[in-house]
Amino acid sequence: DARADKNSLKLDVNVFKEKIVHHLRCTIGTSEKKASKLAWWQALVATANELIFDRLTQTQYTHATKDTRAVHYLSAEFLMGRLTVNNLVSLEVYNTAKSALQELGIDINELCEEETDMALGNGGLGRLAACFMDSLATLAYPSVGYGIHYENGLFRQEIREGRQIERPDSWREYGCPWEVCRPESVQEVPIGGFVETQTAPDGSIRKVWHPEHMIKGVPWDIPVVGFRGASVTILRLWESRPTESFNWDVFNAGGYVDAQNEKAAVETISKVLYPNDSTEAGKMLRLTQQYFFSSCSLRDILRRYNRTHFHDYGEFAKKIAIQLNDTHPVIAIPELMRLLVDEEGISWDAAWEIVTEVFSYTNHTLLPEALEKWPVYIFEKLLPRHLEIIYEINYRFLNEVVEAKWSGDDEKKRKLSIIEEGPCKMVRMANLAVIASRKINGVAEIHSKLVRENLFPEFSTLWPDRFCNVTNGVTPRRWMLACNPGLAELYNEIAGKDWPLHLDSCAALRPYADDPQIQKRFMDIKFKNKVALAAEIKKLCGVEVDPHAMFDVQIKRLHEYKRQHLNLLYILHLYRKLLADPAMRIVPQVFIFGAKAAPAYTLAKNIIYAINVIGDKINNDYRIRNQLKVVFMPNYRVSLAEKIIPAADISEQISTAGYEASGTSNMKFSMNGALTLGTMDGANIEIVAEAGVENNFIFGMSVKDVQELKAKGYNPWDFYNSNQDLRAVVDWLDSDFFTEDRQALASIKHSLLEGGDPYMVLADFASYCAAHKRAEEMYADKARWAHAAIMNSASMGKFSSDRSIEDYVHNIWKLKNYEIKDEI
Ligand code: 26M
Repeated sequence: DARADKNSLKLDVNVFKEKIVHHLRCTIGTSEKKASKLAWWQALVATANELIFDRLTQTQYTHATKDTRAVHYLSAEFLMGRLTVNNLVSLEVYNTAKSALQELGIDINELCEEETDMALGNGGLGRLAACFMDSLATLAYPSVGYGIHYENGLFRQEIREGRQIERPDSWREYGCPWEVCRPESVQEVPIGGFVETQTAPDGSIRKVWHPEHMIKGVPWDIPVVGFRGASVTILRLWESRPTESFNWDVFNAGGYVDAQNEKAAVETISKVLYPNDSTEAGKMLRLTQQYFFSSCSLRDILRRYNRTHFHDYGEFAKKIAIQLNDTHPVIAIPELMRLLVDEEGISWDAAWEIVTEVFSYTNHTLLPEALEKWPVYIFEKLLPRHLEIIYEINYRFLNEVVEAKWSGDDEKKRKLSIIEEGPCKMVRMANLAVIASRKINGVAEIHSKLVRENLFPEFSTLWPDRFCNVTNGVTPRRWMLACNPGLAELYNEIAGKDWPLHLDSCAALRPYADDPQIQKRFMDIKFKNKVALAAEIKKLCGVEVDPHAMFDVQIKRLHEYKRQHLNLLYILHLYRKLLADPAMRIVPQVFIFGAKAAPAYTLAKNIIYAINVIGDKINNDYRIRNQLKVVFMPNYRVSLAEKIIPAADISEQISTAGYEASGTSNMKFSMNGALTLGTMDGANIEIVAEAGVENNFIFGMSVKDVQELKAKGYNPWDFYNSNQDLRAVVDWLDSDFFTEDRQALASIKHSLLEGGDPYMVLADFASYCAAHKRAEEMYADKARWAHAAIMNSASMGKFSSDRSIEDYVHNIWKLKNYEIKDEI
């Protein structure tokens, strides 16, 4: 197996076997005879943890004794998925564990399936944070990830009669063996209440916040193991609990039961992850979550700093970098001001200098409805002191900075103000982030350009040097080595065993792109992965698919801008042609979807329903002789992606140009030898620049085309009326051919015509069809296809998250890394 071990950990199979059995008996409290699979898995984790915690201690000792500068990655989401295979691979004991378990009569793959995904994120943004943790640990940069210990991660999706049903995801119902509670680092966070203005005898004024409640933050640490044990860093997640002092008054008044109710209210804060990945709901609880974890994290950072610096903040900005993953943790900016000014007694100017040195902000979206704004009245209720601080920051910014540049220009001030005026005054979190951050970055070249030019044009005139780009990346440890062992073995032979650390070295495969033997080897690996996925599809969807067919995959959150319905229109187009000409032969194709819709996003849910009912009809239509299959795989998540991606032939990346900030699955697919069918959007542009446009299928309008069409006035009816094929499939949605619930499908047609087709699906339809046809033709030419697949896989060096992290380190964080030796 390519996930090969080195002997450095000195664990041979017999030792490993003894340890698993020892933990089974002494840690889990069962025996070989009666242990369940879950118990065996827990024993396996306990064995791994012996190595992990030792390495963690070594890492922390090195960092503490060297008083290192560190980055603190604040993110409301970390989509970690499963940890077992990755941790065993990183510790170089995967094969040892596999053999040990085999001798005990147990299949390691089955055990690993026992683990519930840690789904503490919605999608791209959360998974990016998880890949970054992997790279930070692997590159041994001093770092901590801070987030929320949600009791329930992203909902589990069930499909009933074609429709999405949301179920709670209680990922740690029976305990998670990777996490450790750290009671010694508990924090207390105030909230609510009012601000009192005190005037001292000398006339100076002081603001005193009298909060209504205190919330306890309990930290849970999840170790993150760097590849080959380079270092072990931590992900620290905060759980909310009531404080002991919380409800004394109610309690003393004899309200024992009422006091329990108040406790429940506080526990609600970390109960559930909001399943939104774009529109901001403006919910009070969401802001409470953001403030709660940001404040706990800052207090934790200050506590650790003061252990060695004793409240002398002169070195703070030298030792601390804080990265804000989108605007979700931006409340940390006024919170740090408050902690420094109100609680540590530092002057405003000194505190502002510190704040503007430590924070940087990453933007992940241009969608206007996704930019976070909070009503001022919510702030007044929850965070009255923070609101005052925000007003002060804003006042100084408008009257010093904006006034100096655009004297007397009230329009500029209105636009740049942190406060949006209007019937409901709002706090604009993105403006606050830009004003306080040292660096602001987008996540792909084109996205960063649009952040500068379209989102923050005035800010980038004001501070051109603050804006930069860091193109996203993904960890090749999880997304190649662990999930595609066949391909990993090929790279071990061609590129040497260090390719997971130096992904550029995979380019060693490129000279063999036309070598028939290597082509066969590469496509055999792909075929085996397709056979395995076909079995999974049979199990989950009850649909039989042929692994020789072209596997065309679109897996991502369901969103109009991602245009799953463009893909669906093409499927209808193919189906219609097949029905019209029963003798027609096409390249057999399986269209595979996976997607969760935000629970309140009706149109997205209707698209899921449409995929399911149309798929059902097609899959059971004998007339098309199995040339076309459509499957919707339920409950798309990290562990399912790990099975789907290595088996894909086509990667659908078909967002309207200008809307997908980067995309990251596009990188994972390419690494695993899928060809991209995509628009010139996000990181697709950089991916095809590396892999060759001729080895992918680019179609549709560019960002410029989209802007021009919008400017001249887009009318979807023009396309509908002038393209017979398009009109036929759009009309098909408003019929009773597929389902009784005609309304659900008709709503898609409605949005594309009367709704104005906001993401220009109809404008790109013809071009999409042509590109798909090119893909089908190339698929029929096995050698040409193998060439393109190899060129894609071997050209993804740039998209390792190690490269992204090095970019952050050199351009933003300015960290040094340290070799971790066994010192204590
Ligand atoms: C906001 C408010 C309330 C509740 C939830 C949210 C929210 C949560 C997640 C909003 C957006 C969220 O994620 C956005 C996201 O995942 N963006 C994606 O980020 C990836 C990593 O940079 C990019 O590759 C994708 O293009 C981008 O869509």
